[in-house]
This record gives sequence, C-alpha cells and structure tokens, in this order.
Amino acid sequence: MSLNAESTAFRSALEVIRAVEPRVADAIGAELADQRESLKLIASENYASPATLLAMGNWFSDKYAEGTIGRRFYAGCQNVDTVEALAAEHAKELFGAAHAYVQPHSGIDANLVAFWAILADRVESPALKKAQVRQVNDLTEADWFALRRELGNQRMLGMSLDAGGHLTHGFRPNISGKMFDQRSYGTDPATGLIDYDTVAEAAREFKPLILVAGYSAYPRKVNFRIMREIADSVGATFMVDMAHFAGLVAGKVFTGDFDPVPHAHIVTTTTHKSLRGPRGGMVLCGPELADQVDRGCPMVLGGPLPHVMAAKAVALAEARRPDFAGYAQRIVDNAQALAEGLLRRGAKLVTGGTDNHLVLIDVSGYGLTGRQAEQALLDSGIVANRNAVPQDPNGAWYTSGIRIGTPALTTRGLGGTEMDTTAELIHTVLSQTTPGANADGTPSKAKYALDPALAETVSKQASDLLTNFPLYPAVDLG
Ligand code: DSN
Repeated sequence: MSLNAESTAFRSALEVIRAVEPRVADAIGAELADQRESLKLIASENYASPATLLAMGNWFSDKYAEGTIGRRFYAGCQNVDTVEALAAEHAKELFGAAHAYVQPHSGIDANLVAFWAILADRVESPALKKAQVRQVNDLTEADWFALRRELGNQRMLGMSLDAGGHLTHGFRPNISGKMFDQRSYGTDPATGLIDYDTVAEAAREFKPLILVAGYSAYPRKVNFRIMREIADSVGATFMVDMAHFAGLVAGKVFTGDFDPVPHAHIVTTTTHKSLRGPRGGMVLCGPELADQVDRGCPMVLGGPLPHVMAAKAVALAEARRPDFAGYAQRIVDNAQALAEGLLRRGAKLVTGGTDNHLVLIDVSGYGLTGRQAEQALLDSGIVANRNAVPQDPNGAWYTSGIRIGTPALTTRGLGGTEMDTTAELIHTVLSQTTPGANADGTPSKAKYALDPALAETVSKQASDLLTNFPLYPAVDLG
C-alpha cells in the first residue's frame, strides 16, 4: 500500500530523528498519541494543519534575520524576506489591516512590541526624541536618566485578570504591571459583563496612555467601537489583544463593532489559538505605528524565527480559504451547545453562557476549587485548565473556575451532539468529586476525592466520543 504524502513526511522525519536521538522521536510520537486520545478543552489550544507543522521543520531555522524586510542586520535574507512578506500579506488581507508585523515569538512578545511602539510614539520626552533619530551618542547621562523616568510610569488601563483579562494587560506580577502605572477595569458583579460606563469613568479618572481590551477568559463579545470612543475621549491609544478570538475575527464571526481591527490603533494576537496556526505572535496596526512596530526586533525581540514565519504564512493562507468561516462559526455554535448542556445540568457559568469560543464554569457551585476540578477532570480524560472567576476568593493559583473552549474539538469535527455528551461527562465528574482536607483537618484547596472507577468510566466515554473524529486522519505513523 502506498502511503499518502502526510504519512510519508512525518514517518520520514521521525526516522531521521530516531537515528540520532530515539527518545525524542518517541516523545513526538507519544505526543500525537496523547493528543489523539484526550478530550482537549483548553480554550487556547488547537491543532495546526500538517502543512503548517511541516513548514516549521526545515533550514529556515538556521537563519538569522534580525531587523525586517529592507532593514536587516544580516546578509542573505532573501528567502526569509519571501516568507515574512507572504505572512504579512496574508495577515493584512485576512484582517483588513494596513500593516502586519509577523515576527513576535508569542503573544507576550507581541504585546511588548506594541507597548514599545506606543511609548515611542506617544511619550513626550526630548531625550527619547533624540534617541529616536539615532543621536544616541549625543545623549548625556542626564538624558538617559530622563528617558528612563519618562518612559516608565506611563499609565495603562486594562481588564483585570480575575475578570478575564490577560496577565500582560497590567497584572502586577507581570512586567506590564511593573513598568506601567496600571489600573484595571472589572466586570459588573451582578452580570459578569463589562460595564462600559464604568470603564469610561475609570478612563476619565485615570487618563491612561493606553487602554487595553481583550481577554483570555471572558466568555462574551466586546464592543470595540465603544471602547475606542472611551479611548478617544481621554486621548488614550486603544490596543486590542485578540489572541483568543483572532480565529473568530478571521472567520468573520466577529464583525462590525466586534471586529477590533477597524477600531483599535493597534491589535496584537497569537497565531496558535482559534486562528489555528503555529505557536507565535503578530501585531497589526495603521501606518502611524508601523515604523515603531517594525523595530520590534532587535528593540524588544530576539532574532525572528523564519521557520515559524513560514508556517504563519501557510496557516494564514488556510484561514483565507472560504471554509475557515464555517469553522469559526462552528467554534461558537459548539461553545454555546456546551454551555447550554452544562446549564441544563445545573452548572453555574460566569455570565450565564457564551458568545465566543469559551465557557467559564464557576466550580464553587460544585463545592470545589478550580485546582480540584482541573485535576479530577484530568483523571477522567478531560483536559481543561483552572481559571480565576471575577472577584475570585481563591486567587489566581487555586481559583474557582474551569475554563473550557471549543477551537480544538471543532477542528476534529465534533458538533452539537458531542458537546452535549461532553457537558454530561464534565458535570458527572464535577458533581461526583468531593473536596479533601489537610492532615490537620482544615479544608484543602488542592486535595479531592473521586471514585477511580468513575474516572475510568468517564475516560473511556471521552475516548469513545473521539473515535469518530480522528485527529490528523491522514497521518499514519505506523
Ligand atoms: N496562555 C494563554 C491562555 O491559555 O489563555 C494566554 O497567554
């Protein structure tokens, strides 16, 4: 029997790797087996296409290409220029953006590039201006001191971590919460929704340089038109981190007021979540910030990863195909089916449902912490992660929530019926798990009890659910 192209490619790659370090080849094979068998509900994960994966395993990895197209610090970058230009072109077309910078290695890197660009563009600092026009040798020590003082302490207003914001949006333990004078906006305690009047009031009082919107764990749409009006009313630069929902923007599920690209001054994203590309980041902006954004490497980033830029070009080309819109819509349909299935069984959901790709279960309704619930689900073959809920009494480590998302299972082809079964499995595990106690009898936030036989039954049901939806069906490793 002749093998298809994907099987041949991956088998050959593993054979070559195995000849050098068989344990790495084994681990790669084991990872595929594990991913095939588990019910992956991590809202930020997905399965990139074989073409995207294969675009990363090649000699582009050997090339240094600091700088950007037309402004490289290394010679011989003509082929890197080709893939970088292709990725940027696809990104601009896909999102309707004037400029795309495809070098960031991750979402955090993309956000740091955006912060730099905004600071460089907006901060009134004569020393910075001098440094910008490359008169760095003319700067005195006093200039450098002034520059550091003026660049630091700028104001950022972002969504708080427990309301669903990302740690890079000013969360104190992150660098963003240390380099910026930060304030955060939360959600309405009664509804769990963003209250735009409260955001506007916070912006009026605080007068941030940067207003950040975007989230990792907010299960609703954000009205970016209103957020831009708020930013404009206080002279802030409006930045959107669309890492989680970039696939929904690409697939035109989020349009009009809910598409960040026409409303934000600058948009950052990862490429590996709902967008279904390689692990990496990206920045989109208008012409006014483009020059500063393009200085991302080596200003902020280490050398670009040309092999990942090649894979970004492939994945973005895939996202421009007509079928990607159907995929994006199915992500949301599945999340809503999952939410309805959970609600029907009595689960408590933050905001009472979802209109994006994720659902946030408040597991205090089951008498559990997020950590206990996460582990009990894992024991039962269900991979999801714990997450804070608004005003979480258990903090960001133990948490009171479980975040589940549908991009990955939707890629496998699961639909509404399977989402209902998934809701049943999750509810069964959470309702049968009981919190444990410490040795001194005090309640533990980590220990729990779950009948191993039940965990095994649910694991079997979870894996049965996947049998009709093979992962990478064209890839047979033998
Ligand atoms: N770690 C990503 C997530 O899971 O949401 C965000 O950085």
